[in-house]
Formats: sequence, structure tokens, C-alpha cells
Amino acid sequence: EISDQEWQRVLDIWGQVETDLPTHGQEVIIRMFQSHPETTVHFPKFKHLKTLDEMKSSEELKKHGTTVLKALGRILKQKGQHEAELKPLAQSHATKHKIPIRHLEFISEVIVAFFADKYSADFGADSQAAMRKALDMFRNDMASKYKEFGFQG
Ligand code: HE6
Repeated sequence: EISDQEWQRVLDIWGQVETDLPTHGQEVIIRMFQSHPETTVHFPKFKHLKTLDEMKSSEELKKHGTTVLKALGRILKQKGQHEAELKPLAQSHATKHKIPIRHLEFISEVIVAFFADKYSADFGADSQAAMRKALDMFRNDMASKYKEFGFQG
């Protein structure tokens, strides 16, 4: 159960993230690739990006990061009432991209760690805990939906 105050903490930090989605999205994807290289196998379109500099210079990677954070933001703003937003995302990630739930856990960890680095003053322990709860809920609900689509995740 996530309280109103916890959702407020989540959406407060998201307000800062939304001031520049491409830069934040780019950083999330790059951190995910660097800390969990197994996630790169899902992205044939980024296979040519070998070095950190190449990743940073890729407009396509930045665009993808923007897409991901835009979708995640839309979900978080539903404060748990996210069935309509989650379903198509679960469907594509289960049946088309085949992304294990474990990889959703990786990106969640990356998001919390990155925000904690970047917003040390405004994303303290309580906010980090709230964001973790929200991302846990997102992931649990994705896992349930995955099963409806026949993917064990
Ligand atoms: Fe993915 N993704 N994604 N994804 N995604 C997305 C929103 C992906 C994600 C976690 C996506 C992924 C691999 C996501 C993806 C395409 C994730 C949107 C809106 C789209 C799209 O519409 O194109 C989370 C948390 C959110 C909100 C991996 C690995 C992880 C962990 C593709 C390979 C791939 C694709 O299009 O090829």
C-alpha cells in the first residue's frame, strides 16, 4: 500500500525529471547498459554502440530513453490505477521484446541510484523508499500481466 504522501514524493521528483526527459532518459539507458550489459542483447538497434562516447552521441538512444521515461511517468501519475497504461506495455515487453522481469528490476535500481546521485538534496531516503515502492508495484503488476500474455518473465 502506497500512501498519498509517498505518491507525492514520487511525483515531486518526477516533476524535476520532466524538465529534461531526453537527458534523464539517456542517462538511465546508458547506466542500465553499463551496470547490466545483459540488457543490451534486447537492442540490436544499439549493437553498434561500443563505447560510452558512442552511446552519449547517439540521438537514437536518447530518443529511446525519452520514450521509456515518458511511458513510466504516465504510469506513475496514475498512482497505482495504471491498468490501462500498463497493459499495452506489458504486452509488448512480454510478447515482442521478451524482457525478463529481472531486467525491469535492473532499470528500477538504476533509476533510484541515478536520481539519488543527481538530486541528493531533493531525493533523500524517504523519497528513495517511496520511489522504490512505486517501482516495485509497477514491476509486480507487469509480472501479473506478463503471465496473462503467457510469458513467465
Ligand atoms: Fe522498454 N519500452 N521499457 N524495456 N523496450 C518502453 C517503455 C525494450 C521499460 C523497460 C519500449 C526494455 C527493452 C519501457 C522497448 C520499447 C525495458 C516503451 C514505451 C517502448 C516503446 O514504445 O518503444 C520500462 C520500465 C518502460 C516504461 C528493457 C530491456 C527494459 C528493462 C524496446 C528492446 C526494447 C524496443 O522497442 O525494441
